[in-house]
Amino acid sequence: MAKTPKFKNAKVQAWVDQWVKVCDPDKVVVIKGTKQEHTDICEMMVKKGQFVKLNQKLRPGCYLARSHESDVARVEGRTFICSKKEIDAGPTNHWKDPDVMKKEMLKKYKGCMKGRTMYVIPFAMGPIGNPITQYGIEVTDSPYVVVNMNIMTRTGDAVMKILDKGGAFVPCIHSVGAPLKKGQKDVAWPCAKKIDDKYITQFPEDGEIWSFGSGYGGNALLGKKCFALRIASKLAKDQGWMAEHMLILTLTSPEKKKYHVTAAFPSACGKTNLAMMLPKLPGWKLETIGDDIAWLKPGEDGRLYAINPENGFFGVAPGTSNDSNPNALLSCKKNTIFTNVVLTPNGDIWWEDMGIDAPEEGIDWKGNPCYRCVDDTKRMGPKPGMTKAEVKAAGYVAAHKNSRFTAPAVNCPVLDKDGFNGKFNKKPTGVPIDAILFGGRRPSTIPLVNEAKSWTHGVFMGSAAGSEVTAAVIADNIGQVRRDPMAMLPFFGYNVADYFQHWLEMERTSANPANLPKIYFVNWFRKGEDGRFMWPGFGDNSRVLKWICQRIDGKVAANETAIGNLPKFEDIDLANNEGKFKVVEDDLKEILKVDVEGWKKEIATVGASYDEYDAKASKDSTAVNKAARRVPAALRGILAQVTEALSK
Ligand code: OXD
Ligand code: MN
Repeated sequence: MAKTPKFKNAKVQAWVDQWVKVCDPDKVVVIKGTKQEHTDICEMMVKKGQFVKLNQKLRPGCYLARSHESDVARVEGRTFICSKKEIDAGPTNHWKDPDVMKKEMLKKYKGCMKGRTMYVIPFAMGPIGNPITQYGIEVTDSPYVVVNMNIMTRTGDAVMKILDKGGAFVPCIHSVGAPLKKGQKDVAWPCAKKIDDKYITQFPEDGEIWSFGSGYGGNALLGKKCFALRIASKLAKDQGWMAEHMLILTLTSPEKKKYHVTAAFPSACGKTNLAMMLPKLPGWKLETIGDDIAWLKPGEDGRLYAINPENGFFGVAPGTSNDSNPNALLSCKKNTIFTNVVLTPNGDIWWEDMGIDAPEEGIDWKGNPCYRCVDDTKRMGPKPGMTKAEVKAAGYVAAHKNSRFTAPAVNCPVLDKDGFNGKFNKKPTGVPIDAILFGGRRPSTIPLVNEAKSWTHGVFMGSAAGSEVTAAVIADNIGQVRRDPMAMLPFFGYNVADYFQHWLEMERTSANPANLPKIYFVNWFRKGEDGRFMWPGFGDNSRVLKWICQRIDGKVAANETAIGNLPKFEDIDLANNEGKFKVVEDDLKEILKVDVEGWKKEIATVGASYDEYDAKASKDSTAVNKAARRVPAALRGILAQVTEALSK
């Protein structure tokens, strides 16, 4: 058996000892978190054919990985919340009894690291030493996970020092589930090929994360979705704070007043784009604190203070361009890992809708040759001489739709360094949040921006969030609207209805509810009947953010409607309405209106989603068992109020 390293923290020792015994790796390496160690692991992977080293002049410190075709996204169907009682996992999660699940998974883990190295990664979610930060230990047999965790979290000795002093941590175990026989050559992307052999399992009551069989993204980088959202949301409920699927940004007005905003949008709905946006409005400055996850804690003044627990961006590559997000492109100029994008002949990368010409030929995400289309320089096909239409008909993409860049946050040219380091006015409090935005891709009905009339109304808005399904999850219903309350559907660590209640509790228990952030619902994705977007999005979204800041400051009145407070057309600043994308005034007027008939249908489906949560809670799929109702009455109250107001 491999020699187990010695740790000062007895719990770390026990966690590692346990898994060395079960998984039987060839050796065990504790990650120190140095630059040299990171480079050495990347270079080892290049030698083994698991990484391609990119042109170091064009992309210093950058590498490309290609995953197995069965391992390209989160696997929601194989993600489990194993609380003791099924009802505590709630109707939106897959559940299994924790003892049964542990038994089942232990069989999988038995000998699963034979022929491999076990890495022990001490990591921090948040700036090391910040009072909001939490710590973890991920044991993994994937060097890909190690180098991605190095970017996405703060890893190594600095964390271990805190654990050495007895610091608490979330224990995580991960294996790709592909042991090697003696002398067996490794493959480029080891993983369990069958979907049923993959497990992404959270034990919220033990605070443990067990992952098996996948090496991709949130399935394997356990600090991200598993810890910072699923486990942390349960911790947050128990301790009176919030773990949310939200970007955090800092906005500075021409008068130099700073505002901090969080926004919860479902996966692949533009959180990274908004987090790094270049405001089109003159004089406004936007800086990034985080693009995916926010932890918010109430302060003594009743404000919510936020940190970004992550250290990097795990961004969706296709669609990231100089038009949509130049700062994201700049963020992946160096020290970045690309997964499942196209390799160009000069050792660079390319993806669909990158906004630049495709190379004449390249290597696609599956490792096969690909060629520029004859009639479109911005598309590639699997054979030479193909047209864009032929490629589309073949359903081919050269970069996978969920291909990613893993880029260090410090690369971002507009990073708010203080906020990112958890500081506000030099104090490690996190930043005070002025506004919370919810949103999603909603082609119809939902207006450009809608202000909640109260905290409870805002919670209602969040509970009603939904979006078109995107490629960030494996799903066969791409394009349809799915309800995604607070953009947390795949990430709740407990019962969705209790989560709504927890949001309501944040007001009830607040030291000063008047200081809670104002809540808004935004929709950048309205389409006309002809299918065109009615709002340009991207930098033009600064017009909406300005209106929100003005509302916070009480500077503008709003149209008070049945569904919430909407801007008056003249209060959306249209300065600098120039360039490739422009606001069309008639479209703007349209998306500031209440579509009463559309909203009646919308509200009915929100009510149906509540009924479904309650029906599932009572284990009765045909009728709502009133006794088992778990969705808070206050939210049903808002539902009734909006329904009534719409019928007037
Ligand atoms: C992500 C996601 O990768 O939400 O951030 O799926
Ligand atoms: Mn996300």
